[in-house]
Amino acid sequence: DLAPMRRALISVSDKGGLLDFARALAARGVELLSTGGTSTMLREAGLAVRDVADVTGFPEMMDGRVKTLHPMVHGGLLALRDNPDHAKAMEDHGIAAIDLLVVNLYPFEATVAKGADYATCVENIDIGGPAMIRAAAKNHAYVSVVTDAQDYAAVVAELDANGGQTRYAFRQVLAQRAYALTAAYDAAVSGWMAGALGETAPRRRAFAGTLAQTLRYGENPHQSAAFYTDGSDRAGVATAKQWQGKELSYNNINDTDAAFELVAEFDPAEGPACAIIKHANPCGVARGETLIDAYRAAYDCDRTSAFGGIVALNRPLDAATAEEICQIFTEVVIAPGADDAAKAVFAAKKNLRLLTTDGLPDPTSAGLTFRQVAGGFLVQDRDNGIILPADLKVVTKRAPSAAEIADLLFAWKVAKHVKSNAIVYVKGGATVGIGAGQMSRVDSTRIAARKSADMAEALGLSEPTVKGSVVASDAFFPFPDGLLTAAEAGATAVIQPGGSMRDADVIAAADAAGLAMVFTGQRHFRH
Ligand code: 93A
Repeated sequence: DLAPMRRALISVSDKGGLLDFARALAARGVELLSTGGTSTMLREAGLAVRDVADVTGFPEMMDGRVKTLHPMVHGGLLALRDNPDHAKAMEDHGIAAIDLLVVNLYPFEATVAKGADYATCVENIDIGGPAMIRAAAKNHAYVSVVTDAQDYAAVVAELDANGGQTRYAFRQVLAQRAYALTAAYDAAVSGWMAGALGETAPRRRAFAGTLAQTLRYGENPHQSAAFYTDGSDRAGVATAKQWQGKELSYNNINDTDAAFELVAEFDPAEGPACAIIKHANPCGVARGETLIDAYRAAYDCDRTSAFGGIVALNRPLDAATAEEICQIFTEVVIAPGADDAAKAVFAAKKNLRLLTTDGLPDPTSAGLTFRQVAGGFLVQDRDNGIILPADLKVVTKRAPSAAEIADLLFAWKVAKHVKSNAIVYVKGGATVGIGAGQMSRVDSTRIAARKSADMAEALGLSEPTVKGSVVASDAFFPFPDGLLTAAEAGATAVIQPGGSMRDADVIAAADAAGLAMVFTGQRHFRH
């Protein structure tokens, strides 16, 4: 069970934390072997190091492509110490056992992220490192493999707790982490190559992630859960800084993501915007002259549902808006920044989580989304479709007014983020009724109108806010009934993809009701 640690091979690209670790190993009598840059660094720090080139009898060659790929290294990592044949092979060839491997890899993903050219990316595919990591991990019966500077201290503690040896269970954990690293590394390489080839559906796909957080539970308390990051630097919940409040839950992360991706549809240069999310659906989205105006208008869409919601803003949070948000219970606020005064306002609200990011995610950027089904994954491009005014096709006798067009485009952006069947009523740059997730489009249309009427009553308004609004539908109206329901509720203009077999009937019904209608030619299902 216990394995001694006499020799270590250290070969790392990221040299952070290494010196202290190497010193601790040397102080415990561990002999150090190392490769070019790593050994130079250790030697300069005054440590006794042997070069791998000295052990293999071969110089590092071909720009470092071949430095550790040698039987003197791999034999030392892979030999079964208790196997007489292996022991004889070691003796015959003068191979010394390597008990600890410390490797982190050429920074392939960081090189890609920097926008390096193809050849530079290829050169940053580490071959010798993963080969050694996999060898050492396979031989975890004897060998410890450390692939993460976060584990340096644990190795030293392990040695000290076990008289300079390591336990099998400890080595096993390190081996599991090691294989996850090499798997993720090759997944990144293969994913990058698929991108370079322009392939969305390569014959094989590899998925990998890094644990960011073990969650208290999943969607429900009896489900265990964890949050993994994929290494992308997209602004959002995975890369945000949390300033206060307890840890985010599974549902919080899901909802915060939905909120931020939605609010990012609204260019901050065109004015402040706010989205309030409940159960991954918006219950209010608005633009405003100021951030606080946007928040208030979003809140007024559905005050009941906004309680305990997630608020996303497209501009840095200010103190006035923070004060206003504090008027009701809110779970999470996410924004591309927050000033000190705003942070001070929230500091008094211990349960409120404030997340800030560096900017907004680009709604038009490419990317993939995944969904798990029994026996597999569904993979698709993220829905980065954008409709510009020039894309709209007016299909009714009446063309929408400029104000209606602005609201139609606003409603369309929101509808993209509402679970289908999605119906979104908008007036003056604010949602006034949202119908989500119904199996029938007519029901979504009715529910949105009824919620709007309820809200108008609660606000003491003389007529439903949906009167004089415009309406967006994420997919075509298959029959005139849904459209007529919206018209009866008071909508004056409609935006929808078009493309139904009965488009002619739907257009005739719109004309008869005096509606203006535009087709986008693009659908935004979100199931
Ligand atoms: O070019 S490699 O694929 N060929 C090798 O034989 C090899 N051995 C170790 N890259 C190789 N390494 C990598 O070199 C390690 O994984 C580590 O990331 C890096 C350390 O190089 P240096 O010690 O010269 O800074």
